[in-house]
Amino acid sequence: MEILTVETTPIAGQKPGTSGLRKKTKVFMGKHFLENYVQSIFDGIGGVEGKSLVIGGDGRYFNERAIQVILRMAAANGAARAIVGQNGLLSTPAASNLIRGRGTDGGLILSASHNPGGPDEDFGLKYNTPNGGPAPESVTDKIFARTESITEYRIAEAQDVDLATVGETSLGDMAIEVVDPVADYAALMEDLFDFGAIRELFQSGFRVRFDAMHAVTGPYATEILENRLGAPEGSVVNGTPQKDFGGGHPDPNPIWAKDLMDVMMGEDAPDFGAASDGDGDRNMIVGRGLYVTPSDSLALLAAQIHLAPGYSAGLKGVARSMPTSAAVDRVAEVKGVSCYATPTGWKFFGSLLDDGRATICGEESAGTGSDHVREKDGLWAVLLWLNILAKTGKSVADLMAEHWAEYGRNYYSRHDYEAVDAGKATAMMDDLRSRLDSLADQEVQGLTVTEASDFSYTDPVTGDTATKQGIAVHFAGGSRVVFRLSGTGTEGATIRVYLERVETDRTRLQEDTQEALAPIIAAADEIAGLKAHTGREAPDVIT
Ligand code: VG1
Ligand code: CO
Repeated sequence: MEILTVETTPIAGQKPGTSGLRKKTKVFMGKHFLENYVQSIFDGIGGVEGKSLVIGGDGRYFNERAIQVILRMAAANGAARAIVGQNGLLSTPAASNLIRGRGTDGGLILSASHNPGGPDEDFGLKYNTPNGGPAPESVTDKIFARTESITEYRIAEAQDVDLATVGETSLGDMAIEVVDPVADYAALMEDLFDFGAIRELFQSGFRVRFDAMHAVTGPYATEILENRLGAPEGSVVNGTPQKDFGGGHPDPNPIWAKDLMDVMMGEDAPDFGAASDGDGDRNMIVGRGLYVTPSDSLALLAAQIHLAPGYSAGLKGVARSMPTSAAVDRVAEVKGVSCYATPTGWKFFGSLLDDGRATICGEESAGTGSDHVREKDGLWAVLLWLNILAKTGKSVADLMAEHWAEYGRNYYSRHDYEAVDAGKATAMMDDLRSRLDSLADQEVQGLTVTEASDFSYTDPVTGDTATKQGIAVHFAGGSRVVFRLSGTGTEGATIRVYLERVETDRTRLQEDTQEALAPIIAAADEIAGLKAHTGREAPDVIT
């Protein structure tokens, strides 16, 4: 095997965002782009000589080609072993589990998650550390710095590695282990949940519909729900991963998973509906006739997690991203455990989980997870819900109604303005930031502002600080709006507006969400000048 050292020059725009580097696929396929970034990761983590890495992705267009390049570069850089999912497939939580379970020096996950895939769509790559979690900013900063000074990369000249066959092979001196992507993950789920109780639930006629959205969770859901738990064949739909996710957005929300919504709101709906995203770390939960917002789902799961055998000891603590609703905060309060509010992105939960400060974490964007891995985990959340449904014998709607009656309800919605001109979006945020002090005590649309601030976070474990993580405007009575720019988009800027209203009056718990939030929506527009800055009349996506 010949090793080549290829001269290169830095390529602009390789700064990792909320979750690794995401770009148009054609950008990733451009000359030296992937190679520069992979070598920068290797250099940024102090080289990979003698190290072992997990490598896999969500199966989107360019996944396998990119893995072949990464394997040749890992071998050329002296890595000892690569553990790769069969056909290059690994869901993000399964990759996290393999990194931890096999004690590797981290891993490379190829995904642009919920973004569409294909030659004209999106691709992504991120490095996860040996704890199985996305690299913290202290590490991604080094990787990014390297992309700006890189002069050469190393790559082996070799034939493609056979990734279709499970077993050991090698590339030069580097051992390659092609593994069944599902096996270790399914075993972990059997450890955590009461599979016997869920099996009985299905035997009793309980019906589930899991929409894998043509993405990576298909094989995982089919093996676990149908083969191991005995859900009827056909319970998993769109279960074969496709390079372009069937042409859709593999984003589990009421807009992009509309088919599932229609079935669950229709006559003869199954008892439980769920969906997952491109790389399998997000989840959407729908009961018969009721969509459960991710923030409510997090709160319910935190309140009931002790019903699953893996969590019978209860909660150590909970964590949520700052824009996520405060529904889980009240559960933490009642249970007497700490609640952490972190910046957006799973990388901020890792230290809390490692330090035993949190058992369950969640984000409003349909991410929920626990200390079983260091990523959010879509199927895990679905199995925890099923475990709770089996143990309580209640419906999703009954569980939520009881939860709201006990803890109160946080009406919550996110409005996204997509592909906004980046200059206009930044101008809107800068303008708002410059007016924060003058907002306090003002009356806006009948609401009184109590506080307006730009969110900064200091990690209580590592002491690392992250600033400018979203502007939160609080109103009297516990309502608020948060403004933030997305860090995962690949076209222009996406403005996210997070809206929340707290209701503890039990007679008013069943209102329509957008109606309940109408005053806050109006105040948000007035405060930020959304329409004026963007020229948009309405958001593109409401979740
Ligand atoms: C979005 C979500 C965030 C999530 C991130 C990665 O980021 O808002 O909560 O952690 O995607 O999710 P942003 O910066 O676009 O708001 V995924 O499923 O990509 O791994
Ligand atoms: Co994802």
